[in-house]
Amino acid sequence: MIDDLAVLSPTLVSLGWDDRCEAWADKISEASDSELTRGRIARVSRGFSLVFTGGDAVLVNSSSERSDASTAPATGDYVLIGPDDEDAQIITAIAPRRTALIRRMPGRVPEPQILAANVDHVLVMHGLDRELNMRRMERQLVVAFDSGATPVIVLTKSDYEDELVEPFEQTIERLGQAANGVEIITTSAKSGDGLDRLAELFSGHRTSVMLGLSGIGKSTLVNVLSDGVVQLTNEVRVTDRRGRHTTVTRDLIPFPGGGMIIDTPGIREIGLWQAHAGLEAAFSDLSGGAHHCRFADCQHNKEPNCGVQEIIAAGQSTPERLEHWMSLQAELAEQDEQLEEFIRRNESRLRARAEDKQNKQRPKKTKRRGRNEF
Ligand SMILES: Nc1nc2c(ncn2[C@@H]2O[C@H](COP(=O)(O)OP(=O)(O)OP(=O)(O)O)[C@@H](O)[C@H]2O)c(=O)[nH]1
Ligand SMILES: [Mg+2]
Ligand SMILES: [Zn+2]
Repeated sequence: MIDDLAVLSPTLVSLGWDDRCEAWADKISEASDSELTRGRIARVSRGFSLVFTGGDAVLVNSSSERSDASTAPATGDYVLIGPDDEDAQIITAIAPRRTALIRRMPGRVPEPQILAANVDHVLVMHGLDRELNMRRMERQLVVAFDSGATPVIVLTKSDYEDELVEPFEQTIERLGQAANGVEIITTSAKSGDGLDRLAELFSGHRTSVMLGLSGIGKSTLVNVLSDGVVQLTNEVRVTDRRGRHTTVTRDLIPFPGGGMIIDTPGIREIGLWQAHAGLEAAFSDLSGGAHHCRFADCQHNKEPNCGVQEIIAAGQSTPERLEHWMSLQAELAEQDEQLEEFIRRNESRLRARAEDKQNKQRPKKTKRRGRNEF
């Protein structure tokens, strides 16, 4: 967490505030009695949010209205803030999100967690100092595609020379298949490798968000890109290369040269949230072929005229990738069922509550009627 994030508050334009935001803000402001201030959420913490307003950064309290996951603000949201009944500043309105990076909240109850809003690029990151977990990479790509922003794979620590599980070239070659056309930028905060290309992503007041495990060097990259803005980093444990979860909040960090990055805490669990479109896009090599299968319910196994198997036979994808794709599809189908069940159960609970209310009112009516009869 940066202690003095508030002092970095940039102008509204450099926060990416555009005509669309302005049109939205005008409409809301016209209908409001009080003076509203335009801004962008820089950090969401328990009980408050930090908002960059173009002038000073403002701390706003979380109102009860914004406590629900569906109404809560996220880092990167464009907002209007204004006074509540007691004259404390609260978020009055959140602009419709242009893009949103969403994962399934870890836990049994199916609910989404918005990791970042209104980003242009999602940096899907992997540290070259550790083994590449292809399934994790694929999951990250699905979530990144599903956000509506452009995914970019960023490999960190290209200067790393200690005991490596496999040579970089091999990792990058293996990645090529999962990347499926997504740009790969190899970087090093130490040697400066790839930083110029990375910096180009921020031109035109654009925002990127970083997604990756703890200890892969996310905050270190922010430090070098921002010319020394203080962002706490930490050594990884030498034994297992695990990070120490140094970053604990999702912070929007404006760069002096323009553009912004959202630094995030390392994420171990990367659950998909209704990411059907993201899954189709991340596996477009295979999903494209599925449109040519003879049977609509083709399992892409041993059916005749299977478009997907044809793609694999032509060497354009692999059976391993097909297996991963099918298993992610199954996960989303199971989530759909879970959600339906959840809604059904909630509906019956709501109905039961409504009936209960009616029942409580009924004796009163009977009593009154009885009284009227005397
Ligand atoms: N060799 C090398 N080490 C690096 C590089 N970038 C970061 N590191 C080291 O990796 C460790 C972890 O870096 P952080 O930037 O704190 O990692 P993080 O991804 O922000 O971790 P969390 O905040 O816990 O999610 C530190 O010891 C850094 O010095 C790099 O380019 N090369
Ligand atoms: Mg960090
Ligand atoms: Zn098929």
